[in-house]
Amino acid sequence: APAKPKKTKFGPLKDEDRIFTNLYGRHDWKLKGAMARGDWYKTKEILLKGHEWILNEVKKSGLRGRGGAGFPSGMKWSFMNKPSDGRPKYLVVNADEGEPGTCKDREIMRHDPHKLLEGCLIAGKAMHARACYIYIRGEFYNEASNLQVAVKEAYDAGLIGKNACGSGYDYDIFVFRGAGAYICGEETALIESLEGKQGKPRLKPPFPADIGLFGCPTTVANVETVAVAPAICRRSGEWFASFGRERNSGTKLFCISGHVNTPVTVEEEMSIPLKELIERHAGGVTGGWDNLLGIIPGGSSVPLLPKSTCETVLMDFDALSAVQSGLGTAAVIVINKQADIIKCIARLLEFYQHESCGQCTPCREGTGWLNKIMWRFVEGNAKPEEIDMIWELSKQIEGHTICALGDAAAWPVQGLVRHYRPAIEERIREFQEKTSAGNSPPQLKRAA
Ligand code: L3W
Ligand code: SF4
Repeated sequence: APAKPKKTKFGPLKDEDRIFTNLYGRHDWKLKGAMARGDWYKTKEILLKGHEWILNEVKKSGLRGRGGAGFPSGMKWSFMNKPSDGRPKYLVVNADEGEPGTCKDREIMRHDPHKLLEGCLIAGKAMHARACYIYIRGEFYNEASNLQVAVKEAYDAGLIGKNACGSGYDYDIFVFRGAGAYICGEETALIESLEGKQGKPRLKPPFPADIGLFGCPTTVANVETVAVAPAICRRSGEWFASFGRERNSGTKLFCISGHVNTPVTVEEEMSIPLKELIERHAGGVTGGWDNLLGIIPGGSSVPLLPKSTCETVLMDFDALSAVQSGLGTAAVIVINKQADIIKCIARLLEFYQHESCGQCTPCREGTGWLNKIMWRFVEGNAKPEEIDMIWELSKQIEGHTICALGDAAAWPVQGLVRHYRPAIEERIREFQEKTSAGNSPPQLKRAA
């Protein structure tokens, strides 16, 4: 059933309701500064309330995973709540933020690493985890360095390690740097990589909650998801659920980039209208709202929206899936009328082909094929019937691969064909006119 709006106005978020109080690095990110802002406050009391209590608060909060899939966190964490069979349990934090347009987890780790570490401890307690591995994108050198400093500070202060916070709970946190593969952001590829193998996704089931890191029960969760857990426990699940709409609750980090006047990462109330988000926080579209062509609302893996939809759509999981797109990582990529929309999508296909791990045929062959056709569309050097063909091809990839990278490559193409078919047809017509008039077509410059 569609989510029922419980209110009609969303945002602006008041300062006292912000979870990420050092998002812009204006304050000290180290332990002293973090404690002054309220992190690590009475963490021992939270731990002593026990795993069931923490799980209940997270369930009441309605928190859904912030890495792209939006799976209910309370339910996911409770998959670890099975009787022990002797295997240790692990929490793995997915800090391999590689989704084009996405730069929210980076800001947390750069400016607020203790918020993440406290979240790792509380989430770990909820899952009976013995240890936590933070798998951080290799390119995030400074963030990994800040995290490592914060981990040392937390050990030295007795906040983690043996008898964490004096609660009797033993819990270690390790920082592991990836090596620059987008696919390692997929949870099972990430696990393979952590185990020292090539980052190639595993078939699911079994889900990591049954067989994960080193064959042990594991939960892989996004940085932002884990980092909001302390605020939920301290301020209550109901408090978090009071923001946004039913099934789409909480505050949320949005990354706004592309053709806007002031690109920004900002914390706002979930379900805020897309237009309001851009105008209030990113200085509006370059050249004004009327100059808008379309928006990718949730990182490159979700279909783009035409301007007409952007006027009214709300920024949450259900509202965006109702318009055949998705909240994804909440990375809003704004495209104005000066951009070549066909070339934008072709560039994304270049990316997906490059990042495919190659182990399943529809993705390995399909991303290359989509990419080739897309670059011919950019030039106009194609037949009109190939528009239906690329649609069909994308449908053959979608849902037929081991991991979601195949879908992620198919959806931008589908968004383009669904909303911008006339632009492709026009490009083909122009090319045909040029070549039939004996003029040589312009040489196409492919992305590097
Ligand atoms: C146990 C079951 N666990 C599901 C768990 C599962 C996973 C979570 C969600 O893809 C999306 C993708 C990208 N028993 C379970 C179960 N689980 N059923 O729940 O699972 P799933 O398969 O819905 O999603 P996923 O494989 O985690 C993630 C999209 O996110 N994305 C971008 C990603 C990029 C980043 C980044 O750069 N930070 O996250 C954007 O849209 O395409 O659709 O944990 O194990 N029965
Ligand atoms: Fe690898 Fe692509 Fe298959 Fe995912 S869908 S496992 S990236 S080949």
